[in-house]
Amino acid sequence: MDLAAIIFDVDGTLADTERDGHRPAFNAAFAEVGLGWQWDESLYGNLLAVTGGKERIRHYAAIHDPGFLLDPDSEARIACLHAAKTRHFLALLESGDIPLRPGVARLIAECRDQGLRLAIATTTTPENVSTLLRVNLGPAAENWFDVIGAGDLVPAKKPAPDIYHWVLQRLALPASSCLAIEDSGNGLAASLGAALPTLITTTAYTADQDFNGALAVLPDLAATGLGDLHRLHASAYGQHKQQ
Ligand code: XBP
Ligand code: MG
Repeated sequence: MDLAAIIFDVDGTLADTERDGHRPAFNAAFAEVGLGWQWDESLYGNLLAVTGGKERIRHYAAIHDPGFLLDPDSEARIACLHAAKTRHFLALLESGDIPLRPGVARLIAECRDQGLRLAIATTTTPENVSTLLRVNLGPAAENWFDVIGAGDLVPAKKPAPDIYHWVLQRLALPASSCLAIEDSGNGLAASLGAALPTLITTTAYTADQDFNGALAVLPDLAATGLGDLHRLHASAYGQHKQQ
């Protein structure tokens, strides 16, 4: 089966967004409403076990501030907090302080040059994806991706495979002709759950996670070219490919 499309995760894969992007944005949202919550780097690393910003707030409250969830308006408050967090995160993106990870822009260009289709499967809010792409790759970049699956589009977030099934359906491709690139154990569980051969690029938050079943685990894409992706993909099906 030839490789026809690359499906990129966003947070931790296209850009290292969690520690210096999403986390301070959450804290800014909490401070804005006078909520005495503060997520330091270590605590946030633990909270990343739960994907989805709203889900992460709810998870934190359940453990550290159960009274918050007893409020009949707690769901509305979580939605407001998350909207404020997204506003702060978008401002950080617009500032240019969150670049793409090493090798990402070059690999995207190589894929486009060689006619490989591109897609995105992420848990994060759609506006975060379009802003990250526009700020780092220009206003046309979003159109380079045939399918962008993000946020609350699907009932279950990673590690459930739903978002990958959603993307594959719209690509109208079998998983066997695609390769996913992820950064976390939750992401790998989701992509493998959709039978996608998967390459991992770790971050400081995910380097110690279990990546059993991945084709390869790399520190980033700085030394990875399209030929490497073809070889990795072929290796998933016991083939050897010289590109
Ligand atoms: C990782 C996530 C996201 C972000 C926060 O996404 O779990 O929820 O941490 O983004 P990915 P939102 O699948 O790209 O690794 O607050 O917008 O949910
Ligand atoms: Mg990720």
